[in-house]
Amino acid sequence: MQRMARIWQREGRKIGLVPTMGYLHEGHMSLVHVARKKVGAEGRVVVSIYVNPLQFGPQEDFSHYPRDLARDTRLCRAAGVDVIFVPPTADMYVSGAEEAKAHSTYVIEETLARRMEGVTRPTHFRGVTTVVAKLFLAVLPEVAVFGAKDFQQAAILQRMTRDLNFPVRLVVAPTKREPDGLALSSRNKYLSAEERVQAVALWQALQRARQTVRTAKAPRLAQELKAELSQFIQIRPAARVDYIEFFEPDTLAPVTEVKSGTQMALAVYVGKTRLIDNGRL
Ligand code: PAJ
Repeated sequence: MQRMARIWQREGRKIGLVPTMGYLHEGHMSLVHVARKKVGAEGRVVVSIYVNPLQFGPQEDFSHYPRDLARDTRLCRAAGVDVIFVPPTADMYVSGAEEAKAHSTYVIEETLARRMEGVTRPTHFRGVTTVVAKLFLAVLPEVAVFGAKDFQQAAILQRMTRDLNFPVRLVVAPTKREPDGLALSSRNKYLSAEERVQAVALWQALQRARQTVRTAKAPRLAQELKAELSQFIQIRPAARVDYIEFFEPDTLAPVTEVKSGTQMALAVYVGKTRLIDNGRL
């Protein structure tokens, strides 16, 4: 991959990278279109597909995570992707009986990664930053495109890129949704028909918070609004709120008063499936 990237660079082509874990949907493909716009017709768009074991906790869904490389390949080809980069785990993380020779270097963002997703998934972002750093070094992109669906992830990767001086411009593209508002996600596949109906609660909670902010005469207390929205979500029998947070979009700093421009993020278990969403109020 690196050798190919260097050739492209010598030819004066811009390289755009869209990192994914596959099982692609319209959300992923919208990132591909953004990448193409950024690098131009002469540029090269690379989609990486790698279900990164390092970002899954021991109790999480790594082994069940949906995979369909044949379908992903068709979608990428139709979208004009130049290369699909599918590294085998043996190339990404050297392992083996000899511990002394196994992979032992990680990239850790130590501030933003502790909050929200980081509370429930303490080793998740270490896995994300490590793998994305490795993907940057393999693909040598000028531009990398990420989805606002994973708002905290995008913020952490921005910080990593700045802190480690990666010569990469990060672009964050808007969240694609189903007609009823549910954010597209590979994990939606896990939902039963009944759970699928209840999963729209995340979007409805966001809309409800927006409505509240629009109509409130004074800023609302975050604690109060959290409690109210939790209740609203958990009326649905399959739904259990993991967190609802209100924060500054630029710094991820929590706010005590919710007003126009505040960012809201939430994680909700619907049955056994953990879904996340976020939006600007
Ligand atoms: P994955 O969940 O496959 O998502 C790949 C990219 O697609 C991420 O940038 C994500 O934010 C974006 N995305 C997912 N759903 C979206 C939607 N509905 N609308 C717009 N964009 C969406 O996120 C990961 O993989 C991994 O953590 C990765 C960054 C690849 C590192 O392993």
